[in-house]
Amino acid sequence: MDATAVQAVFQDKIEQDLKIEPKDPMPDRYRAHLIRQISQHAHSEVIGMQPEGNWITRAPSLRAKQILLAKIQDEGGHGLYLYSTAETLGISREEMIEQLQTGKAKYSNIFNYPALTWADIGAIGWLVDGAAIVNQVALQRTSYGPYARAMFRICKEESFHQRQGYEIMANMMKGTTEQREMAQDAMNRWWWPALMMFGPHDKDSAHSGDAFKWRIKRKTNDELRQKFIDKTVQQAEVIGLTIPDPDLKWNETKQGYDHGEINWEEFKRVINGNGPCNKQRMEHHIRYHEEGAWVREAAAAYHEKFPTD
Ligand code: BYC
Repeated sequence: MDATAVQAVFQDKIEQDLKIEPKDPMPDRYRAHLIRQISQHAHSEVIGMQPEGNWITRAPSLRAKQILLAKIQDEGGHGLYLYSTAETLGISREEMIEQLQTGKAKYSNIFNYPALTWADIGAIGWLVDGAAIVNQVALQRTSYGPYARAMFRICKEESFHQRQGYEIMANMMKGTTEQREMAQDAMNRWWWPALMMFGPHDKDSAHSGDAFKWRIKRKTNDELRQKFIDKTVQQAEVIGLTIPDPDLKWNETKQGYDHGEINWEEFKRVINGNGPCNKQRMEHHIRYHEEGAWVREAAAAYHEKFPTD
């Protein structure tokens, strides 16, 4: 099929709101767009295990430890579905890891901040997974079939993660003055980076034009950010936390909150490799990837000997 025919078949499916499947004809730019987004999504899930993994040995109870372990394992699982999803588009796992480790592929800004106290584990679950759910529920309707289907399971698990985080924050807010201060301090540090997770404002979002044309995105960065803010402000009020934004104000006309401006300079610095923990995150990933080489070699050798297993 030549490029014009591919485009016609593809566009017809998109207009009928049908899913594009791995073997369907698709333009090269659609394929490349998806590989970029899905692989960055996978990297975010895997790198996101690091700030939380740091607290497994210091969880304050056996119950908290079990829940945290399960959550982190879920994130690893999400990374694996997403790497597999990207592989259906013709890129190998090795290429994706190389792009991550050489800085060619990004991962979410949020995982370049440190988890300093136990309240940060609450803030990550509540705010970071909370933001991720808002974004990923919209992606359940994305045009690429395998990506849309992966989002269903991921969203169910993220919803449990969001609750575990909110429970930690709610319990701390019922505790001592020191615990309440710790929860508020975590809120203050994670709020703004969580808003950045939705990406630049729509007018500055380089990829949104294509993403809408091809129905990869169904809601804009700003629409999703607004949804997250409106939902989270109410949850914060219920447990007595203050949103660290003096400009936050209910807007009766739009039936949503107006908010202060995000520090886009900080966002750019962080996504371009110069946030507080970028270097540490990548060194950790490279070290454990190298240490795990023997597992990949053993699995490849087994597969060669027993190809149908
Ligand atoms: N961080 O044109 P734009 C999780 C980049 S993990 C870093 O708006 P797009 C979890 C963007 O890549 C959840 N970079 O882009 C795991 C682009 O640069 P490139 C992660 C960002 O793609 C463990 C440039 O800025 N979720 O839940 O249309 C524990 C221009 O942006 C960010 C996903 O990955 C950012 N926040 O829209 C706990 C969701 N934002 O690629 C929790 C899937 C933008 O040209 N991804 N950039 O070098 C998406 O929905 C979209 O890719 C985005 C950005 C909304 C993030």
